[in-house]
Amino acid sequence: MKNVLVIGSTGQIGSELTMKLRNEISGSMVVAGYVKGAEPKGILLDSGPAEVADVTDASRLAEIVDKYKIDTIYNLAALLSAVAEAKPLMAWDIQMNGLLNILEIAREKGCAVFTPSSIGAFGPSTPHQNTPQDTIQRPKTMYGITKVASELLSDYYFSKYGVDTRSVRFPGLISNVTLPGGGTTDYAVDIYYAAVEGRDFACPIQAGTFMDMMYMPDALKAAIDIMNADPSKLIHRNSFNITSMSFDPEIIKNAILRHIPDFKMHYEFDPVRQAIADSWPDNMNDSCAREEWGWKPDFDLESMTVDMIKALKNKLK
Ligand code: VAH
Repeated sequence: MKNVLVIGSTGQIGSELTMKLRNEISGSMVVAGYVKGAEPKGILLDSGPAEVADVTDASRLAEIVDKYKIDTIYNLAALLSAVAEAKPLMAWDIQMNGLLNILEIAREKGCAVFTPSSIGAFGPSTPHQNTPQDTIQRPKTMYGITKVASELLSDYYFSKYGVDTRSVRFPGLISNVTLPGGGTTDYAVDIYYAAVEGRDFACPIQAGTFMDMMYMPDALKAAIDIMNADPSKLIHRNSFNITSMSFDPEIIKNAILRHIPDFKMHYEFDPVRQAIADSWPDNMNDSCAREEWGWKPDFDLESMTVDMIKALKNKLK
């Protein structure tokens, strides 16, 4: 990877991935792609080039790829699960028409492409325990449908045209930098903010609802490591199960109580998010990612909780 375009560079993953790439790839060009209304600010704006990069504008994307001689595209443009249920046609346009634009450009110009998938690519008929790498994928959300279709389309461009497409199925991502934008797993971020700010947290997901989760530093490591992996070792490409931990609201609440003993939480059920969460795996099997490109998380629930509380106390003081 030398010259990289991060589409969606001001989102939950993109804002941190862009900075990590700029710090890690010496002498490179990491272009922060964004859409109007979500402009980069501060260090993200000051530390490298930024361009309006709307995935539905293919000619503009092609101009950017030519201008910066882009060899790798991180396609992070997406509406998250709950928002996509409210705006299904927009989600399809961004996630599918946008991806097709990117894959066509990658085919013509020889770029590698990373497009994240998600636990949302699974559905009610998927085995929920130790969810296999290759299994039934019949999601009932527009978000999940676009993720399965993205996996299939990305594999198609690899097998038919040799485009170097790679992907991971992210669990719920927990970050202390950029807030998530309307996902089903957002509660696992919001709970830390409430605990550090001393607020009684209203949890929208029921006790006993387990989902795979991951601390953002591990997600960024995975997004970079997979693109640097030896292609001859990859049996799979789009998309690898990866996970770090699986918990329900009671487990994360108790992890926080060990550090903030007066933290309080009650339940305020959100039927939309609960229905989505119920259709997703409890825990995935990520042995293929571990075997094919050395995936291994650094953070578990306890170490993530310590780091989140420390970072948020500093950020919110
Ligand atoms: C969501 N955080 O909840 C995203 C993610 C695995 C979940 O796709 O929609």
